[in-house]
Amino acid sequence: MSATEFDVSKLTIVTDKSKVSSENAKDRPFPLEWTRNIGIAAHIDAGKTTTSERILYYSGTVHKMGEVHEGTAVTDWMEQERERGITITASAISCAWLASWGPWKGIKQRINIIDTPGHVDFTAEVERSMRVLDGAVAVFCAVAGVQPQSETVWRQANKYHVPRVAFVNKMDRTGADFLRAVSEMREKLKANAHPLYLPIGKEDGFVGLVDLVQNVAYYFTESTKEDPLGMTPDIREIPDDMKDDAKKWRDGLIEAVSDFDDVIAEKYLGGEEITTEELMLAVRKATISMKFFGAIPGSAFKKKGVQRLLDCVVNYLPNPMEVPPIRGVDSDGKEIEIPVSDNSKLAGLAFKLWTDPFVGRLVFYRIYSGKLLKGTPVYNPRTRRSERVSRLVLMRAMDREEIDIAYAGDICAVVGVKDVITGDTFCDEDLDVRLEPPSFPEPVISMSVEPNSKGDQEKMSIALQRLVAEDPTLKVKTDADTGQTILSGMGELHLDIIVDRMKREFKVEAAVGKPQIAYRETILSAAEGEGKFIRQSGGKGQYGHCVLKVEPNEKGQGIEVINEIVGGVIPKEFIKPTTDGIMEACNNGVVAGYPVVDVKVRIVDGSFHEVDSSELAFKMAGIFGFKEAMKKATPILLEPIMAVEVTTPEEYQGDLMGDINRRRGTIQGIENKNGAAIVNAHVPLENLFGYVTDIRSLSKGRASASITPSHFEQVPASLLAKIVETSSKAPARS
Ligand SMILES: Nc1nc2c(ncn2[C@@H]2O[C@H](COP(=O)(O)OP(=O)(O)OP(=O)(O)O)[C@@H](O)[C@H]2O)c(=O)[nH]1
Ligand SMILES: [Mg+2]
Repeated sequence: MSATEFDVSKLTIVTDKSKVSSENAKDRPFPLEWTRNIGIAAHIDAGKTTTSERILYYSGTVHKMGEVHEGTAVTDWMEQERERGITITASAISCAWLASWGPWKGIKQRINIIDTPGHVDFTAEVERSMRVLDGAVAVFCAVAGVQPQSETVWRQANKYHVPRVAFVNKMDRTGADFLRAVSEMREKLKANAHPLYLPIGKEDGFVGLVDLVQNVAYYFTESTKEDPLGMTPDIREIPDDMKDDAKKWRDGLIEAVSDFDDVIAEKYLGGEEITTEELMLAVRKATISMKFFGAIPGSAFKKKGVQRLLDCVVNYLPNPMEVPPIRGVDSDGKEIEIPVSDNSKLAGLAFKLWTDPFVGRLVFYRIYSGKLLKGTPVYNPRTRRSERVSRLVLMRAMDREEIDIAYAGDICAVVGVKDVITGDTFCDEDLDVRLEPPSFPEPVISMSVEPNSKGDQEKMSIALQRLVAEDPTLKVKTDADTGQTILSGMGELHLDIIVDRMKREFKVEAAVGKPQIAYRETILSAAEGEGKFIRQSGGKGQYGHCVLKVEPNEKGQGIEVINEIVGGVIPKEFIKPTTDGIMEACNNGVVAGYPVVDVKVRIVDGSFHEVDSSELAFKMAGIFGFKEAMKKATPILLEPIMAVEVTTPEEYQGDLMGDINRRRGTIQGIENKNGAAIVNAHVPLENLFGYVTDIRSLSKGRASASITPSHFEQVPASLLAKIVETSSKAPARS
């Protein structure tokens, strides 16, 4: 077991409030043991928001069910979400659930849920949510199976070690196939997936679920007047024609989890009967160890299976103490472990910022340890300052509930802290720990925005400042040559929504340019460069001088500047300005003026002048030194490559593949399923504008595509000249 895993032998089940752990403060409404923080994540349109909506209804949190397509879902509360019927921003809701069976039957459990967007342009929302959640429900479409974006969110959940259960939704649709979806999870996600329930019937005839753990059948019931929430399930014996299947899959389940539990392993080998309690506990252990993923069929839209999904959340997903050790580093870079406890010092992560028209800046905050009281200060180790929390709220989608205190394991929002960016830690001043922030992908697309009037110019810069603070995948830059404001983001939809929000929330009128590719630059070899900024003719002069060595850095590691100056040839106070100069030079690379990534820079030598040296002179030396070194280090241009998955009737397969080739794409794989071909390819983003429309006309409207960012690749030499020529950002050519 690696140290990044939770030791499942420590799992305990507490069913008596007087026996909850000493980590709990006495006055908390729900003990840590009875709390679950989960995310709902999946491919676009899989039914995450509909599932969340049903959860709110069945848990008695709302009394009328909303629908995404009617613009009435609670978690899709932004105007843009309601108009477009898609989720854009992750939103938090909270409910309580009484499991219908299992050790916690009859004990209310607090479930905090974050509904995330499926569209790839908003992947940052999934990233930050996964970072702070303890468990997740991965939703799949029973017809489409594992779609490309479900693979991406699955990887995101793996990265942050988030155990999950799979909800195979849309079982009511024609062509639904639960077991096929489970086997796709095994093939495409390499997940050890097993059914926890089997569907009884499908499509219109989907009437119930066989529970493989309890060995019983649940039949769906309509809500009645006496029992509007369907809390009394209709439980019967497994239908005769499914008994064999149920036995086969239950045996498979037992075998799958026997590795995680000695009792089961022994009984299984000895051919002994295994009880519901034993099997439930083993499934819980297996799930929390992340080596097993249970699947549940259902139909959120038709209100089928959601209550059983909630039972699974309670029975199988971890509480906030059952997660891998939470670690951070102190100001000396030493690793420290944070106990999950109300009674320890405060430590938590600010994972999302949001500007609310009524309360101003809200900071979404996950507390790992300690308690946070309204009116008290929190310390931010990045700024080394404390700020007072003026208000504390629990978020309920767009509504807020004012609270006086939040506990370890809670997800709340803090008002009053001004100097904060996504990923900051707030802690007690004497703890001084920085927790690992979520990481975000690089923008792939850019466009210019031009305010309509001078008044709009001012409003626009305020708006963009706020939006950039909220959204780590949005970057804003002023083009040095044209003076234009350039927005970079994750896709056309992303930037579209940003411009729309500027209009509606900040009343900014602006014209937008055509989307452009957000190229990057990097180097392929190591080289040395010297930067001198020396002006010494009369009066006080300028003197800055440095020697830099550059080399390629690991992918994704960004720019790393290392100070290797010995003997004070550059005095300490001029190292920072030199570094600032290097960082500034990285904004505009030497190939075509695009941002530079993944370069390691060492400051190795230099000199100074007692009188003439200044911060400015060293900053300039840093800029010149870096540019010179980069020019010699085989600089290249990188372009974003997208993973494209096209689903098409087989008759168009040939045409579509030819089209992909013409777009400089490379085919990665072809799969044929029920008369449809699924073509996977890597295609440069440059050649994908308008792609979805093009393939529709190519296939008489029958092909569809899903496009997700994959990686950056070197631009072929044959195209380089053209890009450099048309780049307004290209360095001056002499
Ligand atoms: N037939 C059927 N349709 C469903 C089901 N669940 C959701 N839908 C429909 O599928 C569409 C998308 O549902 P959403 O709940 O918005 O999906 P989502 O995963 O939240 O989508 P994004 O947040 O935009 O990624 C809506 O029109 C739903 O009514 C289901 O179980 N069966
Ligand atoms: Mg949604």
